[in-house]
Amino acid sequence: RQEQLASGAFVLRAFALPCVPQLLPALALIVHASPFRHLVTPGGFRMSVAMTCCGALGWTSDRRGYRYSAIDPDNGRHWPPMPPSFLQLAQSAAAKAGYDNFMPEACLINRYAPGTRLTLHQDKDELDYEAPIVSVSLGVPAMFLFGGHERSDKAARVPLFHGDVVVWGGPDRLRFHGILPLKEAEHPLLGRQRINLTFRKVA
Ligand code: MD5
Ligand code: FE
Repeated sequence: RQEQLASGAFVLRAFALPCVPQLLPALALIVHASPFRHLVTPGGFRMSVAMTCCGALGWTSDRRGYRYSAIDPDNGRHWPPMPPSFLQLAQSAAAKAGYDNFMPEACLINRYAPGTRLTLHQDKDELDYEAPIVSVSLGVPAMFLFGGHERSDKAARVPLFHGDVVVWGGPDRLRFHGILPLKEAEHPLLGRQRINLTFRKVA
């Protein structure tokens, strides 16, 4: 089941489900080495989403700005490597949406508790906007906001469920997007949370 949201944006419903038994133990090892944390924005606000990363580069934020770094600033060590199961899933989803040879070096891992939201923003900290972004939803459902190229453009609402994968590329790579406050719910495998894996080619 594939839904096209726009010319370069595809929802692959339940695409990640067969991978979940590999993804969850790999995720537990990552979170053990580089635990979830609430980053602070350059403006001084604590993000309600908790984040960690794996791969050669990880996304972080502090009072000095947003950036990609090879080092986890919380422990001074490299981010955990990207597990083969993560990379295979991201590459097969990208290929299914028509983006061959996707080589992400960063996977941002977002954790949403009930009430957590992500306000409208663009992903603009990468040098390469040619590559798509691949996003994997796990756990409790969320309502995704798919906006336009201006912050004020009306955003479409797209529900995302456990196992859904979205590929954003081409003209849709730089759209404004966000997540509405997470509703209270319980998922049989993940409990009262949503986890999102976001794969990006940075440089
Ligand atoms: C999430 N995360 O559900 C989303 C999935 C983030 C973030 O937005 O920055 O961590 S990625 C959604 C996305 C990425 C790139 C482009 C577009 C959407 N888009 O053009 O709509 O936690
Ligand atoms: Fe984003």
